[in-house]
Amino acid sequence: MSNQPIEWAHDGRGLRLAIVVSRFNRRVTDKLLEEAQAALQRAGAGRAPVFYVPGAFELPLAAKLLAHTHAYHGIVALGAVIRGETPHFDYVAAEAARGLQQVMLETGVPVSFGVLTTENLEQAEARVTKGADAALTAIEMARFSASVAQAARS
Ligand code: INI
Repeated sequence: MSNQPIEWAHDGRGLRLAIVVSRFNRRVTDKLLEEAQAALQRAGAGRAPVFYVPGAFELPLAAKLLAHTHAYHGIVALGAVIRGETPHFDYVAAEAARGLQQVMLETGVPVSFGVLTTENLEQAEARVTKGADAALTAIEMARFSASVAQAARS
């Protein structure tokens, strides 16, 4: 735990967050997950439950099912789509992005986009800290959502 004060927008205390992560390119997604969990811990949110799906293409449905439980203030979606390994890179990457955005807009539950889209494995491995960024984004948007609800009540 760092001794740095937690900035309000990134204060995870009291928030329930879930992580959905793809197993495809697991060497990378395991590291994204580690980074995300560590960031949540530092932010005071504690460990989030982790739900695995086969690939990035499946992330939107998993996020939607989790959002519909109303059990979570936010969802962190993690994956790695690597062009070198697939001719359908563009479809998988675009559908993951579009689908996750759609879930967020349709359900009102913040879903952060922690899906790496890179040319090769090396680039992906260099960007695993994006897992932490995605965790902090989910916290910030969950806080934003709570503050809008509070403003509407006052
Ligand atoms: N899924 C990924 O998460 N990353 C990839 O790089 C990838 N490639 O290379 O194809 C990938 N494909 C699987 C896809 O997400 C689905 O699981 C699959 O098409 C079955 O629906």
